[in-house]
Amino acid sequence: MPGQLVLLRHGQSQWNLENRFTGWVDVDLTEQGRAEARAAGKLLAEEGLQFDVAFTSLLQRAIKTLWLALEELQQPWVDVERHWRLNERHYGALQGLDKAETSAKHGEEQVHIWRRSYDIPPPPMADDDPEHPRFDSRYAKLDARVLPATESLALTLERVLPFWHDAIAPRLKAGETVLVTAHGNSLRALVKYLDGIAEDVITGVNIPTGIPQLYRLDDQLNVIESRYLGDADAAKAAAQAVADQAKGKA
Ligand code: DG2
Repeated sequence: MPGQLVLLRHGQSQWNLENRFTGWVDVDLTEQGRAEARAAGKLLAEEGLQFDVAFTSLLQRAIKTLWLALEELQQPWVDVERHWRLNERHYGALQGLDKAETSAKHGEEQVHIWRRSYDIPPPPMADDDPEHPRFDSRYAKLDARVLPATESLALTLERVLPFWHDAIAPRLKAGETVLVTAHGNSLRALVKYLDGIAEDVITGVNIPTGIPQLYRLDDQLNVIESRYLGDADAAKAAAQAVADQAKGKA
């Protein structure tokens, strides 16, 4: 009997609050983000979930969300593995820019393509940009060729999947209950894979901050059922708010 899987996007980050493209920039949670993480832990507790292992990225907004959720759950001992393959999609030269201002400058349609198209990456970050991951010590041991300067959702899925197959799937197949705390787009990539969502449909999928999504899977890890925990209307409204973030300023 395979275990259960929970996907959780981190709580609101400082740049979610400021409406800036974040990607691999390591911004912290806001006070609201910390509250969202604790509320997520409460929902997991109400569901009676006991986790065997948790996976997260190398970015503090996801790591701290996981800590806070596990603390609220009173399961701080759960094994945690952090991995760069769960990092947010690299947003290239857009990182740091205001989403609405970028729409005002380039048009909402272009920004929608950069945010949500399946295989069109945003313009890349310059190779000598001090923000390039190759200058960040946490990635120093990796082959520089795997480090992105921009990523589409397709490229994000390509680098998330090996970690899914090597690290996460075997734990689920062994019957364990698994928590993955990550990001809007690294989770969209996983959701596309798990739910078999078509390339032209994933463009309409938005993942709200801090609301756990529970998956029941069969032996082959096919999805039997998936749902957001808590108030379904609140999850829907929060996902719509994410979709609207790049609406041009009136
Ligand atoms: C957001 C997602 O990532 O942005 O990189 O700006 O989940 O780490 O806050 P997260 C970012 P959108 O693709 O929704 O614009």
